[in-house]
Amino acid sequence: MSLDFLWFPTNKIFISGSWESTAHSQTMNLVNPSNGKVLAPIAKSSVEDVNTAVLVANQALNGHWGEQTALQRGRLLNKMANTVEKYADRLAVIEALDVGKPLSQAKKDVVALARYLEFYGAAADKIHGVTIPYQNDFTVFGLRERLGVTAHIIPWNYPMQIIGRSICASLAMGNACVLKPSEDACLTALAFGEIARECGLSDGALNIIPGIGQETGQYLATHKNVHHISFTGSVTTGRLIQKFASTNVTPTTLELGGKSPQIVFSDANLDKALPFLVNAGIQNSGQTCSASSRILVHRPILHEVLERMAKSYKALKVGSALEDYDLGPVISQKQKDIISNYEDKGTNIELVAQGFLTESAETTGFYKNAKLFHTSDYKHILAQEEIFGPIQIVIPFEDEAEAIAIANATDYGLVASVWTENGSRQMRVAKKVKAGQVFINNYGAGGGIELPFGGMGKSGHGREKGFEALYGFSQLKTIANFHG
Ligand code: TXE
Repeated sequence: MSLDFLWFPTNKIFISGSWESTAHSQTMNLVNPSNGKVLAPIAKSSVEDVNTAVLVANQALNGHWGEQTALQRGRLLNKMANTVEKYADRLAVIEALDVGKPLSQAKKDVVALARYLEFYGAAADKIHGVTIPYQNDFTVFGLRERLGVTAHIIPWNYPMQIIGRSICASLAMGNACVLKPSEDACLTALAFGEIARECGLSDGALNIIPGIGQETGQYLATHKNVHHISFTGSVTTGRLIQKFASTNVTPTTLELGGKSPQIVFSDANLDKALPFLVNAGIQNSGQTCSASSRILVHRPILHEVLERMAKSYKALKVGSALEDYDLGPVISQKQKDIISNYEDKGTNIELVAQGFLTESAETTGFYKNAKLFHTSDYKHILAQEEIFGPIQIVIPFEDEAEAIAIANATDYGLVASVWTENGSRQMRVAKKVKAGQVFINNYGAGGGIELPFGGMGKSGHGREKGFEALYGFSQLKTIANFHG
C-alpha cells in the first residue's frame, strides 16, 4: 500500500521542532508485517544524533519550554488531543500497517492517545506540593519539580498508547523528552512529532530519534545529561537499561511485561467473563504486556470453561491488519519464530482448540494462529514464560489457596483478575495476588488511562498512567524555612 497520505517525512528525525537528516544520513527499512514487504525507510540515528537530541532538550528547559506555566502546558496538550482526533483515520491506518494490528484495535489506540493528552492536559496544573508540620519556628513545604530531560525507549506493540502514558505525563510536568521508538514500528511516533510541531510545542520539548536499540537506545540510556529513563520492553533489555542507568545513577521506570492470570471461580458469571477471558489473551495477537496468558479455572467448572473457550477459539480469524480480523500478523519473522519455538515445547500438553488463517492472508506475512492449551502443570514452560503471542493456557485449581499460589507462581506480577460473585473472596484474593493492577469481574489489557499501571517482580518497577505517573515524572524538593 502506498504511503502517499503521510503528512510528515519518515526518513528524518524530529529535533528541536523541525525535521532533520541524521548526522550520517543513514536510514533503515520498516517492514509491513501483513505482507513482509518494505513499508518505508526510516532514519537510523547515531550517537551524534542522540547528543544533539539531549542537548536541545536541555536547552528547551532553559528556554521557551521552561518558561511555560503548568496551565500553558496543559492547554498545549489539549490542543494536541484535538489534533490527534483530526488525524485519527490516518493514524489508525499507519498503526495497523506498521504494527500489524487489526484496524479496529488501531482505532482504539488513537482514541487512547487523544485521551492521554486530554487527561494529562487537564492534570498539568493540578499537581500540588505538600506542607509539613514540623517545629513551630519552621515552615516546611515540599515543592514538586520537574526531573529535567526524560528518555523514553519504547517497543513496537503499542506505540501510541505508550507515547500517551509516558511522554504526555512527562510533558505535563514540564520535562523535555527524547523518544527512541522501536526499529520495528515507529511511524505513529513520527506522526506525533508532526502533531506537536503543528500545535506549536516549544522547540526541543520533544525530540524523536528512531534507531537501533543496541546503538541509539544504549547510548541514550548511558547519557549523563538524561535525568530519567522510561523503558517498556523485554526483561533482558530492561536489565541492561537498569545497568546503563546506574552509570549516572539515573532513575528508571521499567515496564517489562508479564504472565498475567485471570482466576475464575465456580460461582463466576461465565457469560460476562468469557469475552474477557479470550480477548485479553488474543488482543494484538497476544503481543500485549498486560495480555492474560494464564486462565486459572476452579475444577468444578473446568470442563464448561474449556468447552466455551474452545468454541470462541475455533471462530477466531487471522488475517491482514487492514482487513480487520480478530487477529493480525505478529510484528516480525523473529517474533513468529519465538512463538513457534514455544509451541514446539507445548507438544506434551493438550492443545484444546485453535483459530484459522483467512485465505487472503499473504504467505509472506508473519501470521500466527491463536492457540488454546490446557495443563495441570502450572510450572510448564508455556505457563511460566512470557510468549508474546496468541497463546493461552488453562490451568485448573482446587480451592482459593491453590488459586492464589498458582497465580503468584511466576516471576512476573503485572495484571490479574478475579471472577467471582462472592464479595469477601473478591477482596481476599485481590489483596493476596502479586500484581500491580487487579480487576474484579473484568479485565483491562492496555486500557485505563486513569488507572496507575506497573509491575511487581520481573514485570518491572514504577507506575505510569493516572496521576501516579505525574509523581513519577517529577521529584519532591523539601524546603525548610526557619523563622525563629
Ligand atoms: O524487545 P526489546 P524486542 C518482549 C517480548 C518480545 C521480546 C523481544 O517477550 O518477544 O520482548 O522484543 C530498545 N539498549 N517485549 O526485541 O529488545 C529497542 O530498540 C537500549 C515485551 O522488540 O526490549 C526498542 O525500542 N535500548 C514488551 C525497545 O528497547 C534497547 C514489549 C524494546 O526492545 C536495547 C516488547 C539496548 N541494548 C517486547 N536493546 C512489553 N513489556 O510490552 C533494545 N532496545
